[in-house]
Amino acid sequence: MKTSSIVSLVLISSCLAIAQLSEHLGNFKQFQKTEHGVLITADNAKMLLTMYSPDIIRVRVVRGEFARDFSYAVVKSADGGFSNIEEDATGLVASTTTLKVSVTKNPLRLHFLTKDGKPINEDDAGLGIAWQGTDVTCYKKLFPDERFIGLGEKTGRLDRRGSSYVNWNTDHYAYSPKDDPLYTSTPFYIGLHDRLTYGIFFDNTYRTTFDFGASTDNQISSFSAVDGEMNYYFLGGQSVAKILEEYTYLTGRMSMPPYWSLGYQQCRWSYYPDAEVLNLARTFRQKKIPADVIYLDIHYMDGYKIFTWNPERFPHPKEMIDTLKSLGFHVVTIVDPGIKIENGYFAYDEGVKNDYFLKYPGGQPYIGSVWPGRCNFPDFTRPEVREWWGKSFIHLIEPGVEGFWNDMNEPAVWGQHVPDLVQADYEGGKSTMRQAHNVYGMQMARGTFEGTESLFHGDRTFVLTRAAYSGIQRYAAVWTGDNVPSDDHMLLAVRLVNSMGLAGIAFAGPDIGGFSGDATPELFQRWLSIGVYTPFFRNHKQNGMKRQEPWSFGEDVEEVSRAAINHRYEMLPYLYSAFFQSYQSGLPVERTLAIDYSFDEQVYWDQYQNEYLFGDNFLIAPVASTEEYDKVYLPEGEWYRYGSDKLYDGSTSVVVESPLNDLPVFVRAGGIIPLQSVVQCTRELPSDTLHLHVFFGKTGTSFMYYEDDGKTLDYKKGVYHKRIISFNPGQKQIVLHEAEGNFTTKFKTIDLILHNFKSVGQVAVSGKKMSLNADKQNGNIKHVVFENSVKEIVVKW
Ligand code: MIG
Repeated sequence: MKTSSIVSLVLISSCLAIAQLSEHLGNFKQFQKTEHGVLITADNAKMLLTMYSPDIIRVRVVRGEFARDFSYAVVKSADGGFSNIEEDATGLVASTTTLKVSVTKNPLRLHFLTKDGKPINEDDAGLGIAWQGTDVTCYKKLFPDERFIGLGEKTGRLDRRGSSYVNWNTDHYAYSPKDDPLYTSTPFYIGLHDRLTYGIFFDNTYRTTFDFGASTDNQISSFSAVDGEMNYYFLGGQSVAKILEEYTYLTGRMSMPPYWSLGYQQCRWSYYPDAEVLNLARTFRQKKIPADVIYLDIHYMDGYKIFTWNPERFPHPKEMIDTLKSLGFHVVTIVDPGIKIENGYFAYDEGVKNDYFLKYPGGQPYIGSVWPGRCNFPDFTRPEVREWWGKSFIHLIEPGVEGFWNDMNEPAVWGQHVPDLVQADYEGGKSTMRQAHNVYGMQMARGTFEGTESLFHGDRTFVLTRAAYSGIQRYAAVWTGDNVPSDDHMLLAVRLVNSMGLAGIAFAGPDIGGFSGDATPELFQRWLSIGVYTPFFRNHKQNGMKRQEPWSFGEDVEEVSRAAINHRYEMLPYLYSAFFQSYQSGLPVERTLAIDYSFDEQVYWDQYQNEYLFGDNFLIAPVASTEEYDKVYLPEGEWYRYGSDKLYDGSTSVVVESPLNDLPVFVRAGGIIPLQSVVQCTRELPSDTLHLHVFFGKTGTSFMYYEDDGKTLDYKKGVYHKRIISFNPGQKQIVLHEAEGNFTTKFKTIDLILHNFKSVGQVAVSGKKMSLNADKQNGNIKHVVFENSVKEIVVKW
C-alpha cells in the first residue's frame, strides 16, 4: 500500500540477499508461428503470444523452458490465430480483427494497439519485463491521464492510480480502510486512458504486487510475482462492460444462485442452542420482518469438529431444520478447513488413512492450531481430496442444511501462516504453499460446491467463501470478512463490493452493521438500507457484541428495518433479472459508475466514488449515517429520486436530503423496474400481479426480464421465462416482447405504472383502449392493469 513500506522492504531484502542485478529480455532474435499465435525467441527469454479471441491475447514469458501450462482460474483454451503477421527490420506486427500487437525488436517490447494504431497499452521502453532471482516484473508505460480500477477486494480509492497492492490471502481481523492485503486475490485490473480501455489479468498464484504508478514518479506501472511465469492476458474490449465479459469468458461466470440466497440473511457468531435458533426464526415471522436464511456459526459443532453436531446444543438437527423449513427458513452452516487431530474422529481418521493432509517435505503432516485445537489441513489442490471433502457434506445435508459457509480458508491459523515450503499437490504439479496459498480457499470452495451440488441431485447449492482467487465466481459468493462498525467501513464495504464486481465476483457483500463491535442504531439503519441494494444481503456480528437483529435497537429502528427489508423482497423480480445478467455476461449486479461512465472524471472524485448502479436502473448514493444531506453526482441523462419522483438533470451534482429512512436512491429516466408484492420469504408466492414501473425518459431503453424455478438447474435446459421489455418514447410505446422459454411466470396480471408520462390520459393495450388511473398521492404516477401473456403485448399512448 504505502510507498515507504515498499521502499523499506526493498532495502531490507537488498541488504540480506547476495547482490543480484536484474535480468532482462534482451533483443528479438527470431519468431515462429504456433497453432494459435507466435513464439518469439529473444536473447535471454522466450515469449509466447497466444490468441484466445480477437480481443484476448495471452502473453507468456520465461527465461528457460515453459513450465506445464495449468490454471485454476482460466476455463477457456486458445482459439483462432492472428489474421496477419508482418515482420520488418524493426519489429513484428500481429493483427487480429480488432487489435494489433506490435513487437519492437531492440530491445524486445510489446505494444497493444487499436486496429487503427492508437496505443492502448505498452511495455515501458526502458525496463520491459525483468527478473531478479525468481521475481518477475512487467513494467508498463503510464499514460498521463491513465486511471486504474478493479483488482477486487482492495481498500483505497476507486481510482487506484498512485497506490500499490499485494495479493496474498490474509485473515485480517478488523482491517482498517487502508490495510492490504485482505482475504482474496484477483490479480486483474482495468486501465483507462484517452477514451481507451483494456484489462490485464496476471494469472500467477504466487504472491503478486501491483503498482499503479505509486513508486515511480508517475512514469511506470508494474505487476510482479515472487516466482512463476510472467503469464498475463491482455483484454482489449473497448468498454469496461466488454472487458468484464471477456474476463468472465476466460475465468467463468456464476451459476444462477438458489432464489432464497437473494433474501435477507441473519447471522451471528453464534446462535445456539436450537431453541434460540427457533425462537429467532419465529420472531421474524411474528414481527413480519421478511427473512430467508439463518446461519449457524462455529458453536453448532462438537468441539469445532467439521461435519459434526454438538450433542447438547443441537441434539436433533433434522427436527430443528424441519421446523425452520416449515417457517420458510434455510440453514447455512460454517465449515473451516482445519481438521482436528483426534483419533476416532472420522474426518481425521479418513484424512490420515488416505493421506489427504498437507505435509512438510519429508512427510510429516503440517499442524496448525485453530478453533478445534491442533489441526491438519486437507490439500484442496488435489482432486481426490476435494471429492472426499465434498462428499463429507452429507453429514450436514442429511439433516437439511442448504448452504455452506467456508471460513478461515486463506488458510488462517493462529499466529502464523502455513510455511511456504509445505507441499501441495497443485493438480499434479507437485508444488508448495508458496504457489498454492492464494488458491487454497478457492479450491476448498470448489470442493464444497461440487460435492454439495452433486449431493443435491439437480438442485442448486449455495457456498459462501472468505478467501478466493480469480474464477471463484464459478463456485461461491464472497463476503468481505471481519469489518468494523463505522461509517468509514460502511462506505469502504461499498467500494470493496464494487471492486469485486470488477473482478468477476457478482455475488458479494459485507457483514451489515460491522462485525467487530457494536453499531450505533443510526449506523445499523443506514447500513441495512444500503444492504438492501447489495447482492449478498447478510447481517452478521461477532460473539460477545450486542445483539443485532432488526429489532435489537428499539421500535423505531425495527420499523425502518422492516420497510427496508420489505423493499428488498419487492425488488426480487428486478434483482433476479440482474443476477441473470451476471450469469450471462459477467456484468456485476452492483456496478461502480466507472463501468458505464468510465470517462466522466467526477465519478472518481472522493466524494462520489462510492456511488453505484444496482442492476440497470437504480443509482445508489451511499452516505454516512451522520449525514442528513448528501451531495450526489448524477451522471449524464436524467434521474428521478426514488420515492418522490423528483426529476433531476444529470452531468451535475445535487444536494439531497438523506434521512435514515430514505437513502438517496435514484432511477434512470427511461428505467424499467419490475416489482412484486411483499412476501415474508422467497418461498412464499407473491400476489400474481407484477408491478411494472416505467420512468419516463427522452431516450429509449430496454430491460431483460427473467424468471425461473429458482431451485433446480433446469434453466440451463431452457426452463425459464425471459422477455425483453422496451420503452420507446419516439414511437410512444412500451412493448413486452414475446417471452422465451418454457417456464410459466408467477404473474398473471401486469400492473403497468407510468411515472411522469405527463399528458398521457389513456393507452391502447394490444389495440384495446384503456384509461389510466392516477395514483392518489402523486398524480404523475398512473396505472393500467392488464392480463399478462407470453405473446407480445404492445402498450401505446
Ligand atoms: O476466528 O467463526 O470472518 O465471520 O463469525 C474467527 C467465527 C472465525 C471469522 C469469520 C467470522 C466468523 C468467525 N470466524
